[in-house]
Amino acid sequence: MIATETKAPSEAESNGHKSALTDGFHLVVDALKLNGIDTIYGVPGIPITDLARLAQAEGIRVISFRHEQSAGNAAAIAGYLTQKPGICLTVSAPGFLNGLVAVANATTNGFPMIQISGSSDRAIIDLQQGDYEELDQMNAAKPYTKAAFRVNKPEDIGIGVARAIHAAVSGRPGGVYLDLTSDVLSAALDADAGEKSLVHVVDPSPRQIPSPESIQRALDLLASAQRPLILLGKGAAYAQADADIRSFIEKTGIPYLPMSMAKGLLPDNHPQSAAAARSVVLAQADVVMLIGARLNWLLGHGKAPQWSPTARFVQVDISPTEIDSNRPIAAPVVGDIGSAMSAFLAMLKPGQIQPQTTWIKTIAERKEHNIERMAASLNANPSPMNFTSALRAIRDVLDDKPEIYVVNEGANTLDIGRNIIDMHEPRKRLDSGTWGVMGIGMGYAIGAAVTSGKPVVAIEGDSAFGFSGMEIETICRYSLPIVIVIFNNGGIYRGDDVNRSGGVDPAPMVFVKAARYDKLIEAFGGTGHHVTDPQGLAKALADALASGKPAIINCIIDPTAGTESGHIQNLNPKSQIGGAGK
Ligand SMILES: Cc1ncc(C[n+]2csc(CCOP(=O)(O)OP(=O)(O)O)c2C)c(N)n1
Ligand SMILES: [Mg+2]
Repeated sequence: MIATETKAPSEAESNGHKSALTDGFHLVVDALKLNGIDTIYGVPGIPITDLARLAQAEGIRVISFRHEQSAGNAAAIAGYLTQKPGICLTVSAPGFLNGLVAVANATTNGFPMIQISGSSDRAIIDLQQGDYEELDQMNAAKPYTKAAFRVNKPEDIGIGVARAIHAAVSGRPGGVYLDLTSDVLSAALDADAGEKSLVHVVDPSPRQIPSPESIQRALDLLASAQRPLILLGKGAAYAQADADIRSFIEKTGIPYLPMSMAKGLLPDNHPQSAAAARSVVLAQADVVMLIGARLNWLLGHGKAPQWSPTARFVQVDISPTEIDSNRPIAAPVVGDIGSAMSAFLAMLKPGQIQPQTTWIKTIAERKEHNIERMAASLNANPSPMNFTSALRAIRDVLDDKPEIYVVNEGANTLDIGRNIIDMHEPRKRLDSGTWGVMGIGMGYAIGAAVTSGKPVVAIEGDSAFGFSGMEIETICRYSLPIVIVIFNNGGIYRGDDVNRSGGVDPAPMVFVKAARYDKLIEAFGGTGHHVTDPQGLAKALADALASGKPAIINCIIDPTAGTESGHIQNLNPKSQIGGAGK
């Protein structure tokens, strides 16, 4: 508890007693520390400048960014990796709105984070009298967050922080907004009363034990299957139930597919991985067990033509309202994934579940076929490099470094990267996630490096990098071990599009050709590499990782190599009368 004394004599002082005071700034820092928050990601300014300073003075690590969206993304991924809410601190109105994209993305992905924002004078905001950075922030935040709170009295700061923590990490985690008015931050309070107002949160993400009947129903369904399949989502990765998930998969012998951020829960070279036979297993599985995976667009909503219309589903999820969201779930298991998986292991009888041998054989044959089919393009050495040959070089360097975090965003860079870069450990792959969003790159890389102290390789499309690129200054300022590989094909998807009007402006999809991104980081003391072939890329990456220092590898890729929209061209509406599309 940090108490301050103000200059103005208090009532007690004029009575001859010296009274210790605290204020809103101190109470926020005290409340966060009391609840084990050790890092804040943010951008300072009115009215939270002193909050950032005080937090640092009091031993909280404060990572100060160039843009709130990246600070928010760093907080969100820190939450995902640690199961503690990541804290993003923003100024009023525009700073708040910049952070809101990240908090919305956190909610969509199920990452626990709290955006704490200062706000202007409530009385002026509510009468719309034009305050400095006037905005009704709490109500703006509501539709995009799991919960939004505003603290109007300094003695409520403790409760406000406690409510925000509970909301962020309980059940399905998500983004939470906590509004602190400038009046509350500067308000003084008796230090004893202030201390007593703080709340130490007990058991903020309580286990949710699934009912034994639901486990039995699911096991019976799996036992009746001939062609069972397990699908691991990032909810499974978040749960940190790695050993039990692996044990259940190995004991049952069921083939599994990881969603992209669940890669590495079991190593990607595990014999039961069906990733290389994805379309066949989705189409032919008769019983599918979803573990922390939602049947959203990333899984074709669980419907034909990707899935068999007669397949039946087990769904293990912490949120009861996820069940039946896209197609009927025959065996819902509602609970936290850790508790659910230990219950499955406890109730599973030896030999109870045995996939048909023909199923296992079909998958093995398809895997072999697809791997052979891919081999030619994977081993080719076109000049200039394409996505595949560049990713192969990265894969080979990372193969014996399982501890390294991989951040990945872009279109082709993301879709091809997800297939080629194998993961060997859980929660090491961090990518565009549920929304397929651009702009998470530098924020996620910083959040991962700060929480783990481990190296990060961010594999970025050149468009994707631009969304958060200025944070390379932040990376250099804090000397973080982050290597950014930019797949420079000169554009969004491809670099060869032309202006259909014949005018001089470039096409909307293309950038400056062969831009020297490597030179950007040199402005801040980092190392830039410019590479044009896989050998050069492999060497630059190995050198950059060995140095442990910030680096950009500007990787020149054939501008004609990409596909429009990457692997999701089917989602891009086309003009019915022609004239614009490819
Ligand atoms: C915030 C946001 N804005 C725009 C998009 C649309 N979008 C999807 S991928 C992409 C960039 C793809 O280009 P690049 O990162 O260079 O990857 P490439 O396919 O060239 O490897 C864009 C702008 C998005 N997904 N998210
Ligand atoms: Mg590109």
